[in-house]
Amino acid sequence: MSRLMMGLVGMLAAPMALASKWNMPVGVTETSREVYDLHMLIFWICVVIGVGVFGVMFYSVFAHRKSKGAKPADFHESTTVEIIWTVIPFVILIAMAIPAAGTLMRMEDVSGSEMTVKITGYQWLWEYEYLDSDVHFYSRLAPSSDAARQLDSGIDPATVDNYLLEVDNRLVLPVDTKIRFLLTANDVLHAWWVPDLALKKDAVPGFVREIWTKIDEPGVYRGQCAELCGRDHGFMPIVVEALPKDEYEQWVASYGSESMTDAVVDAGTPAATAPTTGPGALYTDKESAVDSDDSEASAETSGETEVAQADASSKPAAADTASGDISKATLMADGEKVYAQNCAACHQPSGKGMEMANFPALIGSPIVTGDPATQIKQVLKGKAAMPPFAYLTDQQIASVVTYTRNSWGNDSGVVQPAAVKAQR
Ligand code: HEC
Ligand SMILES: [Cu+2]
Repeated sequence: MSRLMMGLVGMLAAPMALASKWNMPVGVTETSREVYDLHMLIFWICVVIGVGVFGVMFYSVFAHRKSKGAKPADFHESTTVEIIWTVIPFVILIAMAIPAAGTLMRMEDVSGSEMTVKITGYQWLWEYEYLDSDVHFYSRLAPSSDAARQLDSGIDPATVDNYLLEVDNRLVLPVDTKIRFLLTANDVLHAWWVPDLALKKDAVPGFVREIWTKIDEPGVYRGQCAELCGRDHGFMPIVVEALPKDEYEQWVASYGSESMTDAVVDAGTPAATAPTTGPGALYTDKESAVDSDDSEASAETSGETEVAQADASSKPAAADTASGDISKATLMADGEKVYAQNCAACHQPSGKGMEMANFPALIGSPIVTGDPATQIKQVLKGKAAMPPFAYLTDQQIASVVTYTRNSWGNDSGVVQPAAVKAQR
């Protein structure tokens, strides 16, 4: 029997000793290495117990089988045996809990953090706010993956680099810096998970939770929203780009000057150096909507962004720079996309709603055909089971409201972004 055990252990040891693609990653932080070591320690404890218990069991069944004339013993209640099989597992559990508790406590200890990033989960994107600087952007599935994932897109996902694991704006972070994350969500549960950093925590609406990391090596580390229940959690990946400190400082400096003021983005620049948070992006910065006090200037800016960006298809068309008003055709075209992404799950692409689930039809709805202010308020603030959509930009809300007011036989006029802005 001992030869059998040796054989089994030997067979497993060689491949498992390496961090193979079947195993969890060793990662690039002290915590991730600790977590990996704990995982391996406990894995081997389980292997030894498993082999021991099943070994004895199979050996007993085989060696003392009835056909060999074995006679079952008929003893009852052995206090000694019961004490042994209580004490041994207890000791094993304590032996596993001691190192695990130490690691858990270190994972919870955010003291001495040098910077803080607030992470907010939305359906279906992440928002990153660097609380020590002006950097603030949304990060969502890269257009290349998004296009390929559409039904009948005709694009083979195998041809898309990092399919479903690429974003438009990466979370750029410095190495060798203790970074605290404040984690929350704005609608439903999400879960921020980056295996190489050994970070995984639920983002819970109404709660702010803390996690931290200190990355040792520059590089790109990919993760995903690990929340299970919900339509599109699988389509809101996370990409962390760790830069050497000086490059990170440069990135922060260039972020302020390029994207916040000019919003001119070179289409060829990798996401890390070009945070595309200009008004051209589909999910734009809240601030850029709020900031646009002189709408003339911001309309011009978004016009430039539009020209500069490669992927115009997934973004709303630019404002009409001459008047500040956006044409009905543009609003309708953008609105259709915003509706498909945000509203159709409940109100259905047909606008007929879902009677069974109490999602009202928008066709002929008194709210859709009535005073636009009521409808804008409902989209901004939500109502009962309908979530608030205030994180959409003025233009996106104006587009989707215009779209619902002029589709499926509705004919109730155009709403401009200014009207939405006025109601914020
Ligand atoms: C999670 C499901 C859900 C989503 C997503 C959703 N809605 Fe709703 N919507 C509802 C529910 C539920 C109501 C009824 C609220 C009430 O009056 O109690 C409603 C009501 C409405 C109404 C009023 C209809 C009426 O006659 O009462 C409008 C207009 C509307 N939604 C527009 C939108 C738009 C535009 C979007 C996308 C930006 C959207 N909704 C996304 C669930 C949803
Ligand atoms: Cu999610």
